[in-house]
Amino acid sequence: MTPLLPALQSPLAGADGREAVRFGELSLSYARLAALAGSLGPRIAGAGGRIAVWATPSAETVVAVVAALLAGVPAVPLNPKTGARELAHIVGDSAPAAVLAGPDDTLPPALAAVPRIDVLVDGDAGPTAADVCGEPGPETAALIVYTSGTTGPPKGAILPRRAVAASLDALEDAWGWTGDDVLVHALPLFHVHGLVLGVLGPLRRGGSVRHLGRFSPEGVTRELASGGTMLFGVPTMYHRLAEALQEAGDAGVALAGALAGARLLVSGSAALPVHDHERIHAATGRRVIERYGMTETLMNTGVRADGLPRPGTVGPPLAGVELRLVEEDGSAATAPGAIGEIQVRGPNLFSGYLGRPDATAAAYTEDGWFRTGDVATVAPDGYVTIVGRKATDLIKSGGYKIGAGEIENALLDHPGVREAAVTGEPDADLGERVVAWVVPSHPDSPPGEAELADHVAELLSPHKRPRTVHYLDALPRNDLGKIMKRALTAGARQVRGD
Ligand code: MCA
Ligand code: AMP
Repeated sequence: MTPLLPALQSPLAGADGREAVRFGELSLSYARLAALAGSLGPRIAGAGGRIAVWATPSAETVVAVVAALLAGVPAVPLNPKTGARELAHIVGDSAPAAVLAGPDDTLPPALAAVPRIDVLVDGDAGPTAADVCGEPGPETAALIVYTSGTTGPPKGAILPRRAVAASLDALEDAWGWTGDDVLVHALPLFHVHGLVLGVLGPLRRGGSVRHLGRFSPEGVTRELASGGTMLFGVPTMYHRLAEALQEAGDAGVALAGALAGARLLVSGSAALPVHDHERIHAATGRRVIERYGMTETLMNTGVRADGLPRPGTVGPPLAGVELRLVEEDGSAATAPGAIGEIQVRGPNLFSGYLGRPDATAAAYTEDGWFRTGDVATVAPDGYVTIVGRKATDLIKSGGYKIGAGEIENALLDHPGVREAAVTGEPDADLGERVVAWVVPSHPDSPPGEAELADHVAELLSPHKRPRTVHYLDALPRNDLGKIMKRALTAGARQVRGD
C-alpha cells in the first residue's frame, strides 16, 4: 500500500538532508523528523488508543502528529486556547489514551487525568528512531478534527488516511505541487487548513513548510523573499496583506516584491472579497487563487495553477470529486445560473462523526451525497461560485467556523444574561464578526461587553467571543416563540466595554 507520507516512511527517509519543517530558527530535516517521530512510536502505540496533540504552532506539534501517523494511531489536535467547557467536552468525547505536548507546555485541568508524553525536538532522538513502518489500511483514522455545527458542542470529524491522501493528491494535480515547493503559512495547526494542507501537504510531496508561528506581513515578506514558493492563508490574512501593501514605505514595496515572486498564493476557509483580490493584484500583478473545502470533505474545488484565476470563484471540482447543486426540494439544480446547495461525493470525504451516527446519517442524502450546506452556482465551464450558506446560525469569522447556538448557550450561563441571540455580521477584516444580542437579567446593571467576551472566551474559545454586544429589552420572536434573527437590528442599544 502507498504510504501516506512516503518521504518519512521509506528506508531512505531524508537521505539527501532535505528540510521538512522550519519554525523560526528551528529547522528539522526529513531524517531528523523521522527519527524524532519514530522514537515516540512505541509510547504512542503502547498508550492503547487515540492520542491528543496539544497543537501549539510549533515543531513539537508537527513531530507529534507525524509520530501518531507513523504509528497508525489517530491524532486529535487540540486548540491550546480552547476554554474549559469546550475542552472538557472534546476530551470526554474523544477519550484520548495520552496527550502529546511540548515539555514547556502547561496543560489545563481537563487533561490532568490523561497520561502525558513529552515531545522533544532538541537533543538525541533516542534508540528506537527511524523504524520503517508499514502503512495502515486506507480507512484507518488519521485525524479527528473537532468542528462546530449550528447547535450543540463541536463534533469530531474522523478523517481516514484515504481522504487525506486523496485530497492532497488532487491538490498536487491542480497546483503542480512538488517536493521543490516551500510552503509559507501562519495557520493554526488544529484545523484542516493549517494541519492537513499546510503540514501534511508539503510532507506528502517531500517538500518543506515554513511556519511563521504568528501571522504578520513582515513574516510573509521574509519567508517568501528567501525561498518560499507558495503562501496559504485565510481571507483575513490576505485582507491584512492588502492593507499592508497600501502602506507607503519600504515594507510595502518589499511585501509586493515577495508576493510577486511566489509561485502560488492560495486563499481558503472563507470567501476572499473581490475588493481584496483586486487590491493585491493591483499592487503585485499577481492573482490569489481560491480553493473550497470543509473539515468533513477536505478539499472539493480549486482554481488550478494553470487555470483562469477568476476572483470570486472557487474553481472547478478537484480530480476525483463529484459535485452537484440541489434545490430546496431535493431536485437537481441544472438550469443555467441555477442556485442550489453543493453536495459532494468522492474519496476525499470523512468517515463520520465520532460517536454520532445520527449526525453522520443526517449529513448525507439517501443516495449518498454529502450535504455541505453551502449554496452556489456553477458556470458552464464548471467554475463554482459560492453565494451563501443554508444555515444562518453558522458564522465564519477569521476562517473559523462558529455555531451561534454554542455561544448563545454560553451567554445564557452568565448570571447577568436573561436571553441571548447570536448573529454573524459583515466585517472587513474577519469576514464575519460574532455579534451578541442580549436581554440583561438586571437592565440597570447589565454585564459589560468585555465581561461577556471574556466569559465566552473562557468557556469556549477566544475566537468565539462576541466582538460586539447589543442590549435589548426583549428579543423579537414570532408567534411560535422562535427568535427572529433577521429583525435583530432595529432598536438596538449598543453599549461598549464595562
Ligand atoms: C483576545 N484574546 C483573548 C481574548 N480576546 N484571549 C482570552 N480572552 C479574551 N477575551 C487573544 C486571542 O486568543 C489571540 O491570542 C489574540 O488575543 C487575538 O485574538 P483575535 O482577535 O481573535 O485574533 P485575530 O488577530 O483576529 O486573528 C486573526 C487570524 C485568526 C490570525 C486570521 O482568526 C486565524 O488564525 N484564523 C485561521 C482560522 C483557520 O485556520 N480556519 C481553518 C478552518 P494570540 O494572538 O496569542 O493567538 S479549516 C476550514 O475552514 C476548511 C477545511 C477550509 O476550507 O480550510
Ligand atoms: P470548516 O467547517 O471550518 O471546515 O469550514 C468549512 C466551510 O468554510 C465551508 O462549508 C464553506 O462555507 C467555507 N469555505 C471554505 N473555503 C471557502 C472559500 N474558498 N470560499 C467560501 N467559503 C469557503
